[in-house]
Amino acid sequence: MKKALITGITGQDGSYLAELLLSKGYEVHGLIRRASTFNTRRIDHIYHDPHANGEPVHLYLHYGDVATADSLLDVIYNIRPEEIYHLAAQSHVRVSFDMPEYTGDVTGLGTIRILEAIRKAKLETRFYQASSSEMFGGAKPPQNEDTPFEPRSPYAAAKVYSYWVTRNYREGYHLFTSNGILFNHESPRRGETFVTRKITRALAAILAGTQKTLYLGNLDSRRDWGYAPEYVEAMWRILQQDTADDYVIGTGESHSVREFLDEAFGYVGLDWNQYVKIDPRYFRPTEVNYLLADPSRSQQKLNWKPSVHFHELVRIMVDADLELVGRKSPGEGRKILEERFGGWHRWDSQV
Ligand code: NDP
Ligand code: GDR
Repeated sequence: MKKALITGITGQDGSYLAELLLSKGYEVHGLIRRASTFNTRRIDHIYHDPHANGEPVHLYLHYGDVATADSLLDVIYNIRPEEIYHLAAQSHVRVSFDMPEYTGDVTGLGTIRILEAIRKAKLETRFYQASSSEMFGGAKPPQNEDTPFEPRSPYAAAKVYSYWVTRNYREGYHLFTSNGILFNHESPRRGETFVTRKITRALAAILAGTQKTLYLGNLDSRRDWGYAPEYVEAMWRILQQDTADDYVIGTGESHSVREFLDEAFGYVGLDWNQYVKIDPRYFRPTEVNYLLADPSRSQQKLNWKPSVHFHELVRIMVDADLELVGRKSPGEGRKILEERFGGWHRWDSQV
């Protein structure tokens, strides 16, 4: 049985990746942070208490924090995973302007702490770094693996650092270390303060009568939005290649926040102009205006292509948030997933 370690397993991507690897027969280990409240809601449905009789245990959780090296070496040395997916990060761009030093420490230095632990443990493992389209920042679209980085936030700068140390350990120590440069990907499990989920949750609350106004920032920025479960499949494929490399993962389609509002509110027959107000606190000191992936290399080399596009993604997220507040959904999103994925990705682990 192959063993994989996921940092950031409690996040959106970590939870989908854990499901994927378990379905492929992996023994999955996850690094979790100690918190005063439970932070495992996205993975509770796949976790079995080793003390309980019955279900075989294939998912193990370990306390650790990428802000310090102390537990990382122990965890990595003791588990000796064949694959490490490093997803842990302070992942919110706006928050990185409020907490720049912390973001540099966790999102940047966290990566070198893991790489050093791998090197010191003399471990032959495959390492995946969760790099981001934010690294392209101000670069002209479309962006691909050859596009120079122009980071426009402390978050993006920290990710650029992580990208380069990942390459450096590949070149310097001949480790199998790869970057997946992923464009935005969303789902019903998306964190509630990212713009897509903020919109779909607010829409559901408006229809449920518990919210009247949705406060947003810049509506003109454009993003290449895909569906998260398909992106974790790309992560896995990146580590199954013969050699380590770096790949851009995205849909090749870009839309503005305004278009997201049109699509989401239009889906349930509402006009967003009646509910949305602009609050300057959501503006960023420097904005990334236009991200659009050129994913031709990953399509060719990884044979990876997303099937869920913008229009469908919005329907999936709106249906999910409506059901969460107990409202009947139009159901197009649910139907898309049932038909395309032969089942319904679980919504009961949303946070
Ligand atoms: P989330 O914010 O949903 O999850 C982040 C995860 O990192 C959580 O499990 C969180 O734990 C964990 N974490 C945060 N700080 C620490 C720390 N100091 N030590 C250990 N764990 C920590 O992010 P996503 O799932 O959306 O993204 C996964 C990764 O991919 C991130 O690195 C992100 O920057 C990157 N990325 C994401 C994209 C996207 O569109 N989603 C696109 C490109 C890159 P806790 O639950 O305790 O907070
Ligand atoms: P992003 O995602 O910054 O692209 O980073 P986010 O959803 O936060 O912002 C997308 C765009 O929407 C604009 N926006 C708002 N954003 C938020 N969060 N809240 C608002 O109220 C709001 N109003 C307008 C933003 O200005 C921005 O232009 C995400 C994260 O998952 C990163 O970790 C990841 O690396 C990148 O995607 C790819």
